[in-house]
Amino acid sequence: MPIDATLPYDDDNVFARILRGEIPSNRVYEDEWAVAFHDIAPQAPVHVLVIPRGRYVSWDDFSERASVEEIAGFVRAVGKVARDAGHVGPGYRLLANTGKRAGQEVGHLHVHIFGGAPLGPMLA
Ligand code: DGP
Repeated sequence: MPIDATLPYDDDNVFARILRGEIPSNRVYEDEWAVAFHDIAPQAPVHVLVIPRGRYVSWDDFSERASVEEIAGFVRAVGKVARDAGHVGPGYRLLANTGKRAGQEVGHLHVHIFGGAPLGPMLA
């Protein structure tokens, strides 16, 4: 069920639990700002999610409230994962579903990285 990203952050969302180590995940990268792990239901040969360590519901929330340092750290982490950790290949696609109308299902900002094959037209 897509979430309403205008609602306050819920500390029990699944990615908060993954960050705390309460739910297992297949991590490919982590640093001070971000954690990356394989999506449980991959939609491409490589499908990795990158999440910030901070408590942000969505891209909207993050881009408005996060410090410049957090934003820079997170963006660098996404780039690093796409280049190095996920074996994504020379081309990849980034996606951040934001809010109910975009089908966001987990209320902790996550950027999808798709790769590992030619991707063709945009995913629906
Ligand atoms: P979105 O629709 O953008 O909110 O995408 C949520 C993604 O999160 C979806 O592709 C499936 C993935 N996902 C949901 N629960 C889990 C989980 O427990 N572990 C992992 N690794 N991925 C999950």
